[in-house]
Amino acid sequence: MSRLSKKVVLITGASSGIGEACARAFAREGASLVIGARRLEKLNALADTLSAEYHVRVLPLRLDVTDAESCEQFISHALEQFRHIDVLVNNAGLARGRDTVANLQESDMREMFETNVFAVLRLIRLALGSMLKVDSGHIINIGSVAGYATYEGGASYCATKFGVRAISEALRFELLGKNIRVSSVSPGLVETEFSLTRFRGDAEKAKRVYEGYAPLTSEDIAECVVFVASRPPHVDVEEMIVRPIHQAGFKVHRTS
Ligand code: NDP
Ligand code: 8X3
Repeated sequence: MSRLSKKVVLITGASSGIGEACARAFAREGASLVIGARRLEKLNALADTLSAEYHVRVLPLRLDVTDAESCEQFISHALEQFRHIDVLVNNAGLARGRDTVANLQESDMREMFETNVFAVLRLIRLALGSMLKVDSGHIINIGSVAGYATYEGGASYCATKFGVRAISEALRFELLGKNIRVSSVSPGLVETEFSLTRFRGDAEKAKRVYEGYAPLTSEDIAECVVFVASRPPHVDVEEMIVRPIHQAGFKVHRTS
């Protein structure tokens, strides 16, 4: 039987990309899921599919991670239904634009920090309340290679992902001696709606990011997240950095 069978797994940003693939991958392992995002219709459809296919409990909840009350409700509904949280996957995140610092828009900076940093801190704080009570749990943050190095036009987004790495590192110290694990999975280029969001719906520009090489898929990252979550309780995969074979740093080798 899978180590994840009947474990209660919360996933933010499960309406597309990596979060959606994580939901599928955890459901395949028999986990019970609480999935959140703003597009509730997508979550409802995913929940129906997963519960029919894998016979697992899936609770879809509308969640705006930038809204403190919405985060509180997400965690409290999860606890009402399942009583505890085994795994929190902090996946919801975005980039807005690739503007240089000289051209940064205030609203873009704010949205990225609200979504990628403040929300991660808030959700961890909320989930830790219940994890500390039972001295058990696992927080998995989706970082990025943008949390290790920077590029022109990436100052804001990279700063948020450096921030996610700092949060994970500090938490490991704070939780030392507890049975609560903290892990980061940090991908390189993954073909999802990420670039469409970054380039404000410009589909051509978004498509070009993934042309001429094989980018990672959401499923590749979901496999890593499930691997991390399914180690024995005394094993904490602290950091996993995953790039497409033809990406080094932010440089991509394209054959067309
Ligand atoms: P997608 O755009 O496909 O998915 C992003 C998810 O985040 C969506 O489900 C979206 O749901 C959710 N989200 C965004 N804002 C909010 C919000 N305010 N409240 C709740 N949910 C929100 O991109 P990815 O799957 O690629 O991104 C997932 C994570 O992976 C992000 O943290 C990203 O930074 C990271 N990452 C992505 C890489 C890539 O190349 N794609 C590489 C490295 C890291 P909705 O809009 O319905 O709310
Ligand atoms: C997303 C990867 O290279 O677009 O985190 O910053 S990148």
